[in-house]
Amino acid sequence: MHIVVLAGGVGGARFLRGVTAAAPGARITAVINTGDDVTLHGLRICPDLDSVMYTLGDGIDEDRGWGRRDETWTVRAELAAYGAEPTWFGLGDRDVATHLVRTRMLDAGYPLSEVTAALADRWRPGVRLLPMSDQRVGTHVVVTDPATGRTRAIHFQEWWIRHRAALDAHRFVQVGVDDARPAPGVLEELAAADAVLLAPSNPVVSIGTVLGVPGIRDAVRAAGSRVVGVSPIVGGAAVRGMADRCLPVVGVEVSAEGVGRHYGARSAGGLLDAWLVHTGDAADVPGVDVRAVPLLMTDPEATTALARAALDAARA
Ligand code: FO1
Repeated sequence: MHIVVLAGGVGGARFLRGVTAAAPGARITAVINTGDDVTLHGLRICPDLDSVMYTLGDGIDEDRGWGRRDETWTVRAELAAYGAEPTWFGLGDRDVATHLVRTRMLDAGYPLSEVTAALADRWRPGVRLLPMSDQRVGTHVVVTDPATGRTRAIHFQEWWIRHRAALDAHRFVQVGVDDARPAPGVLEELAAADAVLLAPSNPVVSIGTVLGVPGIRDAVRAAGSRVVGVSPIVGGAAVRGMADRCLPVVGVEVSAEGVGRHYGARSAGGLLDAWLVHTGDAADVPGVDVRAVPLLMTDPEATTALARAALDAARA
């Protein structure tokens, strides 16, 4: 069986761990959002690729869902001692090695997809780890600066980390997306998939950004397999992260039904054949096979059961 999963960071990484457990013999391709990527202190950082790579490679810090287990923060403290901005970004010492290797390979001219494969060679995630694109796409958030009252665009990471998404966002802009192409292998894997899964990642800045790369949305819609989405909203709230801060920006109701309708029914020009919502959540999504199952990935068993439910929906 060949499974393709579109995913972002923390929630997507956890879901992928469930998919590898639920389908041990399957060939799994993860197409990961790179709109969160940022260059800081001269280092190229790919948060969602790293969350997936560390999670599946068993190096992740489970509580944070990003960065390394047993991390230390000496480099960060030393940078702060120099007053080297930004100090709000959590740069871990072990994590720095990943960024150094990645930055050096990118500077040598290797595309991100090859750099990712090289890093994954150490971590052995058990899936084919693909960035959505080899071209740079940077999610920016248009906010009104409370200090000046002026409108300006800030990088997603600054909005997310420095401001905890507390600044009202007027819109999201994926800088560079129009010139981006799907990374090598993405379209081929989608065409060959027996199941295409949309992980319970942020529908706007993670899944939305992946789908925004020219060609990917159409490839998902044209996939010969069923397309199954997993709601990141449970009981009207985001499980993790701040999807509930992002959905209103694009006019989508913060509910499983709202996100399901946002993705749309494949038979009506949208993406979904099936939509998994949390037990007890109602969701009327016309044209879509809506299934209520436990969505909370509280432990490996629950996560595997969720992935199994998604694969069952793909096989229906
Ligand atoms: N998230 C935070 O809330 N605070 C941080 O200081 C932080 C640092 C960081 C460093 C490397 C990395 O790969 C991820 C990091 N994240 C941090 C998480 C990151 O902002 C989010 O996981 C994604 O961008 C959203 O999916």
